[in-house]
Amino acid sequence: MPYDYDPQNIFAKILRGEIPSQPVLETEHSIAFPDISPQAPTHVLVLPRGPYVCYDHFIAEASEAEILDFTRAVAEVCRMTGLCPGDGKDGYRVLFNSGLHSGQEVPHLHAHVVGGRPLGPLLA
Ligand code: IU
Repeated sequence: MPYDYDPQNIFAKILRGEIPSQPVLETEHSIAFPDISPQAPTHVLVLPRGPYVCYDHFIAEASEAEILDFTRAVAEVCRMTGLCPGDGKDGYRVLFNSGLHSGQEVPHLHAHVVGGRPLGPLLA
């Protein structure tokens, strides 16, 4: 099934600079900024700059450079939260919503990095 990317989605407008954002991380192929409606004390979104709807679309069509950059950007944001279990901290959650049943609102791939409180069961 083809992926139908909408270039008028709000994250596309942010990436084009048509809507302002306050990035916490910018790399060649990725950008991260705080979620406008945080669901936890830490809630950061990490996006590839390219026009990908969801994670499987990204892996199917992105270059290896984009995939490596994005993967590292997500990890860098995880480190920036200061919540890494490897540092003795309480941890965080990374998730991707994809499509209708997930509740995905914005059809441009983004990782949610969430933490700072007990997050409860994933499917609660
Ligand atoms: P979702 O995975 O597509 O459901 O998540 C979209 C997120 O984008 C959601 O958490 C919104 O609060 C967030 N968001 C934002 O950060 N800035 C915006 O201008 C808009 C949505 I619209």
